[in-house]
Amino acid sequence: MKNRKLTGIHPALVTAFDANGVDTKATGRLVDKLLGAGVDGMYIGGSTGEMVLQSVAERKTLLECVIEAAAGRGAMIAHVGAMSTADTLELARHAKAAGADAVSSVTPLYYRYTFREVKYYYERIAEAAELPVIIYNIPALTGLVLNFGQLSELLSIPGVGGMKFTSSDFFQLERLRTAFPDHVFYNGSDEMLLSGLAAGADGGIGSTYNYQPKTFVNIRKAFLANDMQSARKYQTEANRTIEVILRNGVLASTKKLLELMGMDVGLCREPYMPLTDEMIADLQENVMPLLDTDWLR
Ligand code: MN9
Repeated sequence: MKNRKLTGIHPALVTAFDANGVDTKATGRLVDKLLGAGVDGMYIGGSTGEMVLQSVAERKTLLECVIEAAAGRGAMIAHVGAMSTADTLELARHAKAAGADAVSSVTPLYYRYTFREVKYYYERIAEAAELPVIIYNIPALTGLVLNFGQLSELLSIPGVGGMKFTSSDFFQLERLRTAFPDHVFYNGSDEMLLSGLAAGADGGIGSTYNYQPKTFVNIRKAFLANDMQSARKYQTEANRTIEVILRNGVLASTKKLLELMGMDVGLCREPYMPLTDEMIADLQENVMPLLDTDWLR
């Protein structure tokens, strides 16, 4: 039976930083507002959460502060992928102890591991976490392209409950969805959420949900109500902003937009760089007028 709690719209939460590390206050405030805006849960410490730029201790602090701020609202999916599998397993055990609902990980990073090793990696996470494991398939960033047979093998590992699918191969998504009706599938590319839903995704996980949560909640609502005209209108609304942030850098722009909206979450960590004045002006002129800020009040 599909875990209903895990379906729906989940911001790939940004991590707020200040001079001392994770800014737990600002992160908590954002979590509270996003849940108030109607999202179904949080994806914590993933690519958007700058996981590879944090220590293991910081990642634990982050997860704890998010779960505390959520106070029982929504599903908490902890991304636990790290360079070292020992760190991943430590984070997976911690996620369970901290009260997460599921864990997730990108395919193992940097080396060209064999598929046998990739599979072993997820078996180890499933064993350690004792929570549903969400495979995070993002070939454009990891460089690892898996075919239908390989993704099916990963989804068949005991304890694996679903997949975050960040690719535009919607044929592959539909084939997986149909082959694994009880697993949870998330669309990963915000600019194509509606296409992912049409291919059978149960929801989405995305960076740009951080600054326009209601637009994505509305896309899914309209889709579920068979109101395609509205669903397309909301997707277009989202894409007008995404087009601008793609040319300025998705993570730094997402954080800057939150700051411009009155929710300062600090900068991205190095080697990310602060936006230039020209880039900020582009966001001010071409994104800010399109955004609803009521949910932040
Ligand atoms: O998986 C995100 N992908 C990355 C989720 O972080 C690489 C997306 O939410 C994109 O940031 C978004 C903008 O391209 O679709």
